[in-house]
Amino acid sequence: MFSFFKSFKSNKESITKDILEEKLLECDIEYEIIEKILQSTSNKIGRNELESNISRFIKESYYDKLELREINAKPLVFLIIGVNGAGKTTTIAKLGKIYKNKGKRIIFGAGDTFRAAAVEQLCAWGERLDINVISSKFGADPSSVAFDTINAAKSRNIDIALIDTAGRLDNKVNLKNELIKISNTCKKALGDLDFYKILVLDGTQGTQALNQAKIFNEALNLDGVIITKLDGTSKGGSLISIMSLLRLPILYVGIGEGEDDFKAFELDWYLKNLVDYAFS
Ligand SMILES: Nc1nc2c(ncn2[C@@H]2O[C@H](COP(=O)(O)OP(=O)(O)OP(=O)(O)O)[C@@H](O)[C@H]2O)c(=O)[nH]1
Ligand SMILES: [Mg+2]
Repeated sequence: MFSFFKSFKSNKESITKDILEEKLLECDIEYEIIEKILQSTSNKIGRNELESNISRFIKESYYDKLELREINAKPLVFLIIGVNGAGKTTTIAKLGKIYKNKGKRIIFGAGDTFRAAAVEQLCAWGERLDINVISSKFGADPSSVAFDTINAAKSRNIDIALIDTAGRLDNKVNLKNELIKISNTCKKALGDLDFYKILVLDGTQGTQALNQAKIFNEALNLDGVIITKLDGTSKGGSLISIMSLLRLPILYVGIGEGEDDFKAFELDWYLKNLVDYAFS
Protein backbone atom coordinates (compact mmCIF):
# COMPACT_ATOMS: atom_id res chain seq x y z
CA MET A 1 0.00 0.00 0.00
CA PHE A 2 1.16 3.51 -0.70
CA SER A 3 2.30 4.97 2.56
CA PHE A 4 1.83 8.59 3.49
CA PHE A 5 5.17 8.66 5.27
CA LYS A 6 7.16 6.99 2.53
CA SER A 7 5.96 9.12 -0.31
CA PHE A 8 8.08 9.50 -3.39
CA LYS A 9 10.06 12.65 -3.82
CA SER A 10 9.00 14.79 -6.71
CA ASN A 11 10.71 17.64 -8.51
CA LYS A 12 7.52 19.51 -9.27
CA GLU A 13 7.88 23.14 -8.34
CA SER A 14 4.22 23.96 -8.27
CA ILE A 15 0.86 22.35 -8.78
CA THR A 16 -2.58 23.66 -9.56
CA LYS A 17 -5.13 24.28 -6.88
CA ASP A 18 -7.50 21.62 -8.30
CA ILE A 19 -4.91 18.86 -8.21
CA LEU A 20 -3.72 19.91 -4.80
CA GLU A 21 -7.27 19.89 -3.46
CA GLU A 22 -7.69 16.33 -4.69
CA LYS A 23 -4.41 15.22 -3.14
CA LEU A 24 -5.25 16.75 0.21
CA LEU A 25 -8.69 15.14 0.21
CA GLU A 26 -7.05 11.83 -0.65
CA CYS A 27 -4.90 11.96 2.46
CA ASP A 28 -7.98 12.68 4.54
CA ILE A 29 -7.79 16.35 5.35
CA GLU A 30 -11.32 17.62 5.83
CA TYR A 31 -12.72 19.79 3.09
CA GLU A 32 -13.33 22.84 5.29
CA ILE A 33 -9.72 22.70 6.41
CA ILE A 34 -8.46 22.45 2.82
CA GLU A 35 -10.52 25.53 1.93
CA LYS A 36 -8.92 27.46 4.74
CA ILE A 37 -5.42 26.31 3.80
CA LEU A 38 -5.90 27.30 0.15
CA GLN A 39 -8.11 30.35 0.49
CA SER A 40 -5.57 33.05 -0.23
CA THR A 41 -3.40 31.18 -2.73
CA SER A 42 -3.15 31.72 -6.48
CA ASN A 43 -3.99 28.94 -8.92
CA LYS A 44 -0.46 27.57 -8.90
CA ILE A 45 0.97 26.70 -5.55
CA GLY A 46 4.57 25.97 -4.61
CA ARG A 47 5.91 23.66 -1.90
CA ASN A 48 6.97 26.42 0.47
CA GLU A 49 3.67 28.23 0.18
CA LEU A 50 1.73 25.05 0.92
CA GLU A 51 3.94 24.17 3.88
CA SER A 52 3.67 27.59 5.44
CA ASN A 53 -0.10 27.78 4.89
CA ILE A 54 -0.67 24.45 6.60
CA SER A 55 1.73 25.36 9.37
CA ARG A 56 -0.07 28.66 9.93
CA PHE A 57 -3.47 26.95 9.97
CA ILE A 58 -2.32 24.43 12.58
CA LYS A 59 -0.70 27.02 14.79
CA GLU A 60 -3.61 29.46 14.59
CA SER A 61 -6.22 26.85 15.35
CA TYR A 62 -4.15 25.03 17.89
CA TYR A 63 -3.14 27.70 20.34
CA ASP A 64 -0.50 26.58 22.77
CA LYS A 65 -1.26 22.91 23.10
CA LEU A 66 1.49 21.52 20.92
CA GLU A 67 3.19 19.84 23.84
CA LEU A 68 2.19 17.54 26.64
CA ARG A 69 1.51 19.39 29.88
CA GLU A 70 4.18 18.77 32.45
CA ILE A 71 3.52 16.53 35.41
CA ASN A 72 6.19 16.08 38.02
CA ALA A 73 5.21 12.93 39.81
CA LYS A 74 6.79 9.73 40.95
CA PRO A 75 5.53 7.36 39.84
CA LEU A 76 4.53 9.07 36.63
CA VAL A 77 1.51 7.13 35.41
CA PHE A 78 0.31 6.83 31.82
CA LEU A 79 -3.14 5.35 31.39
CA ILE A 80 -3.26 4.13 27.80
CA ILE A 81 -6.69 3.93 26.24
CA GLY A 82 -8.23 3.37 22.82
CA VAL A 83 -10.50 1.05 20.89
CA ASN A 84 -9.76 -2.55 20.13
CA GLY A 85 -6.81 -3.06 17.81
CA ALA A 86 -5.66 0.56 17.81
CA GLY A 87 -2.19 -0.46 18.94
CA LYS A 88 -2.28 0.24 22.70
CA THR A 89 -0.29 -2.75 23.87
CA THR A 90 2.37 -2.33 21.20
CA THR A 91 2.58 1.37 21.99
CA ILE A 92 3.12 0.61 25.68
CA ALA A 93 6.07 -1.58 24.71
CA LYS A 94 7.49 1.18 22.50
CA LEU A 95 7.07 3.82 25.21
CA GLY A 96 8.57 1.46 27.77
CA LYS A 97 11.65 1.03 25.65
CA ILE A 98 12.09 4.78 25.10
CA TYR A 99 11.90 5.57 28.81
CA LYS A 100 14.03 2.59 29.77
CA ASN A 101 16.72 3.81 27.42
CA LYS A 102 16.55 7.14 29.23
CA GLY A 103 17.48 5.30 32.41
CA LYS A 104 14.02 5.27 33.95
CA ARG A 105 12.63 2.43 36.04
CA ILE A 106 9.47 1.19 34.34
CA ILE A 107 6.56 -1.06 35.19
CA PHE A 108 3.69 -2.25 32.98
CA GLY A 109 0.14 -2.82 34.24
CA ALA A 110 -1.88 -5.42 32.31
CA GLY A 111 -5.24 -3.69 32.66
CA ASP A 112 -6.79 -5.45 29.68
CA THR A 113 -8.34 -8.34 31.55
CA PHE A 114 -11.09 -8.82 28.99
CA ARG A 115 -9.22 -10.29 26.04
CA ALA A 116 -7.73 -13.67 26.93
CA ALA A 117 -4.39 -13.18 25.18
CA ALA A 118 -3.90 -9.54 26.18
CA VAL A 119 -2.05 -10.24 29.42
CA GLU A 120 0.27 -12.71 27.71
CA GLN A 121 0.93 -10.20 24.93
CA LEU A 122 2.04 -7.54 27.41
CA CYS A 123 4.01 -10.08 29.47
CA ALA A 124 5.85 -11.17 26.32
CA TRP A 125 6.83 -7.55 25.67
CA GLY A 126 7.84 -7.19 29.32
CA GLU A 127 10.12 -10.20 29.07
CA ARG A 128 11.66 -8.99 25.85
CA LEU A 129 12.31 -5.50 27.21
CA ASP A 130 13.12 -6.67 30.73
CA ILE A 131 10.28 -4.70 32.28
CA ASN A 132 8.11 -6.11 35.08
CA VAL A 133 4.40 -6.55 34.45
CA ILE A 134 1.69 -6.40 37.11
CA SER A 135 -1.19 -8.61 36.09
CA SER A 136 -4.19 -10.41 37.41
CA LYS A 137 -6.17 -13.31 36.10
CA PHE A 138 -8.37 -13.19 33.01
CA GLY A 139 -11.70 -11.53 33.80
CA ALA A 140 -10.42 -9.66 36.87
CA ASP A 141 -11.49 -6.08 37.53
CA PRO A 142 -9.20 -3.83 35.42
CA SER A 143 -9.42 -1.09 38.04
CA SER A 144 -7.88 -3.39 40.61
CA VAL A 145 -4.98 -4.09 38.22
CA ALA A 146 -4.45 -0.33 37.82
CA PHE A 147 -4.54 0.06 41.60
CA ASP A 148 -2.06 -2.78 42.12
CA THR A 149 0.25 -1.42 39.42
CA ILE A 150 0.40 2.01 41.04
CA ASN A 151 0.99 0.55 44.48
CA ALA A 152 3.74 -1.71 43.13
CA ALA A 153 5.30 1.31 41.42
CA LYS A 154 5.26 3.24 44.69
CA SER A 155 6.79 0.46 46.75
CA ARG A 156 9.43 -0.48 44.16
CA ASN A 157 10.74 3.03 43.52
CA ILE A 158 9.49 2.98 39.93
CA ASP A 159 9.65 6.15 37.81
CA ILE A 160 7.05 5.35 35.18
CA ALA A 161 4.00 3.07 35.16
CA LEU A 162 2.34 2.34 31.82
CA ILE A 163 -1.14 0.89 32.24
CA ASP A 164 -2.83 -1.02 29.43
CA THR A 165 -6.61 -1.12 29.08
CA ALA A 166 -9.12 -3.13 27.07
CA GLY A 167 -10.41 -1.75 23.79
CA ARG A 168 -13.57 -3.78 23.86
CA LEU A 169 -15.78 -5.23 26.56
CA ASP A 170 -18.78 -7.51 26.53
CA ASN A 171 -22.01 -5.74 25.68
CA LYS A 172 -23.13 -5.37 29.26
CA VAL A 173 -20.30 -3.07 30.18
CA ASN A 174 -19.81 0.27 28.54
CA LEU A 175 -16.18 0.89 27.59
CA LYS A 176 -16.39 4.57 28.35
CA ASN A 177 -17.78 3.99 31.85
CA GLU A 178 -15.20 1.32 32.56
CA LEU A 179 -12.40 3.70 31.53
CA ILE A 180 -13.82 6.45 33.74
CA LYS A 181 -13.80 3.96 36.60
CA ILE A 182 -10.17 2.99 35.94
CA SER A 183 -9.21 6.64 35.70
CA ASN A 184 -10.92 7.37 39.03
CA THR A 185 -9.10 4.43 40.57
CA CYS A 186 -5.75 5.82 39.36
CA LYS A 187 -6.67 9.15 40.92
CA LYS A 188 -7.45 7.46 44.22
CA ALA A 189 -4.29 5.35 44.18
CA LEU A 190 -2.13 8.37 43.42
CA GLY A 191 -3.59 10.69 46.06
CA ASP A 192 -2.29 14.16 45.26
CA LEU A 193 -0.31 13.12 42.20
CA ASP A 194 -1.57 13.84 38.71
CA PHE A 195 -1.27 11.39 35.81
CA TYR A 196 -1.56 11.25 32.03
CA LYS A 197 -4.47 9.87 30.03
CA ILE A 198 -3.25 9.09 26.55
CA LEU A 199 -5.41 8.00 23.64
CA VAL A 200 -4.01 5.64 21.01
CA LEU A 201 -5.61 6.04 17.60
CA ASP A 202 -5.24 3.87 14.51
CA GLY A 203 -3.91 6.18 11.79
CA THR A 204 -5.35 4.05 9.00
CA GLN A 205 -8.81 5.10 10.14
CA GLY A 206 -8.24 8.68 9.07
CA THR A 207 -10.86 11.16 10.20
CA GLN A 208 -13.11 8.33 11.40
CA ALA A 209 -10.80 8.13 14.37
CA LEU A 210 -11.70 11.71 15.18
CA ASN A 211 -15.15 10.73 16.43
CA GLN A 212 -13.67 8.15 18.75
CA ALA A 213 -11.25 10.72 20.01
CA LYS A 214 -14.05 13.19 20.72
CA ILE A 215 -15.99 10.65 22.77
CA PHE A 216 -12.94 9.63 24.79
CA ASN A 217 -11.88 13.21 25.27
CA GLU A 218 -15.28 14.27 26.60
CA ALA A 219 -15.33 11.37 29.02
CA LEU A 220 -11.75 11.48 30.23
CA ASN A 221 -10.24 14.85 29.48
CA LEU A 222 -7.27 13.46 27.59
CA ASP A 223 -3.73 14.78 27.75
CA GLY A 224 -2.53 13.67 24.36
CA VAL A 225 -2.77 11.31 21.45
CA ILE A 226 -0.49 8.72 19.88
CA ILE A 227 -1.21 7.79 16.27
CA THR A 228 -0.26 4.28 15.15
CA LYS A 229 0.17 2.52 11.80
CA LEU A 230 1.17 5.58 9.81
CA ASP A 231 3.48 3.26 7.87
CA GLY A 232 0.51 1.69 6.13
CA THR A 233 -1.74 4.57 5.21
CA SER A 234 -2.07 7.58 3.00
CA LYS A 235 -4.54 9.09 5.46
CA GLY A 236 -2.02 11.04 7.49
CA GLY A 237 -3.85 14.28 6.77
CA SER A 238 -6.30 13.46 9.52
CA LEU A 239 -3.63 14.43 12.05
CA ILE A 240 -4.38 18.05 11.18
CA SER A 241 -7.99 17.59 12.28
CA ILE A 242 -6.89 15.88 15.46
CA MET A 243 -4.61 18.77 16.31
CA SER A 244 -6.86 21.61 15.28
CA LEU A 245 -10.30 20.32 16.23
CA LEU A 246 -9.45 18.40 19.37
CA ARG A 247 -6.62 20.67 20.42
CA LEU A 248 -4.72 17.73 21.77
CA PRO A 249 -1.00 17.31 21.31
CA ILE A 250 0.15 14.40 19.20
CA LEU A 251 3.00 12.90 21.16
CA TYR A 252 4.33 10.01 19.10
CA VAL A 253 3.55 8.22 15.89
CA GLY A 254 3.84 4.48 15.24
CA ILE A 255 5.46 3.58 11.95
CA GLY A 256 5.67 -0.22 12.17
CA GLU A 257 5.11 -3.22 14.42
CA GLY A 258 8.57 -3.40 15.97
CA GLU A 259 9.56 -1.82 19.25
CA ASP A 260 11.71 0.81 17.53
CA ASP A 261 9.15 1.77 14.89
CA PHE A 262 8.14 4.80 16.86
CA LYS A 263 8.90 8.46 16.59
CA ALA A 264 8.27 11.54 18.66
CA PHE A 265 5.88 13.71 16.69
CA GLU A 266 7.51 16.77 15.19
CA LEU A 267 5.46 19.27 13.28
CA ASP A 268 8.22 20.08 10.76
CA TRP A 269 8.74 16.40 9.95
CA TYR A 270 5.01 15.95 9.55
CA LEU A 271 4.61 18.96 7.27
CA LYS A 272 7.49 17.85 5.09
CA ASN A 273 5.89 14.44 4.59
CA LEU A 274 2.52 15.97 3.90
CA VAL A 275 3.92 18.30 1.26
CA ASP A 276 5.95 15.46 -0.30
CA TYR A 277 2.76 13.49 -0.54
CA ALA A 278 0.81 16.36 -2.06
CA PHE A 279 3.50 16.93 -4.66
CA SER A 280 4.00 13.24 -5.51
N1 LIG B 1 2.10 -1.49 10.84
C1 LIG B 1 1.91 -1.18 12.11
N2 LIG B 1 1.28 -2.05 12.92
C2 LIG B 1 1.09 -1.70 14.21
C3 LIG B 1 1.54 -0.46 14.74
N3 LIG B 1 1.19 -0.42 16.05
C4 LIG B 1 0.56 -1.60 16.32
N4 LIG B 1 0.49 -2.37 15.22
C5 LIG B 1 -0.12 -3.71 15.06
O1 LIG B 1 -1.52 -3.60 15.25
C6 LIG B 1 -2.04 -4.78 15.85
C7 LIG B 1 -2.83 -4.41 17.09
O2 LIG B 1 -1.91 -3.89 18.05
P1 LIG B 1 -2.13 -4.03 19.61
O3 LIG B 1 -1.02 -3.31 20.26
O4 LIG B 1 -2.37 -5.43 19.99
O5 LIG B 1 -3.49 -3.22 19.74
P2 LIG B 1 -4.41 -2.99 21.01
O6 LIG B 1 -4.98 -1.64 20.92
O7 LIG B 1 -3.65 -3.34 22.24
O8 LIG B 1 -5.55 -4.07 20.73
P3 LIG B 1 -6.58 -4.74 21.81
O9 LIG B 1 -5.75 -5.24 22.92
O10 LIG B 1 -7.23 -5.83 21.01
O11 LIG B 1 -7.54 -3.68 22.19
C8 LIG B 1 -0.84 -5.67 16.12
O12 LIG B 1 -0.73 -6.61 15.09
C9 LIG B 1 0.35 -4.69 16.11
O13 LIG B 1 1.54 -5.31 15.74
C10 LIG B 1 2.20 0.46 13.85
O14 LIG B 1 2.61 1.57 14.19
N5 LIG B 1 2.36 0.03 12.56
MG1 LIG C 1 -4.04 -4.65 23.74
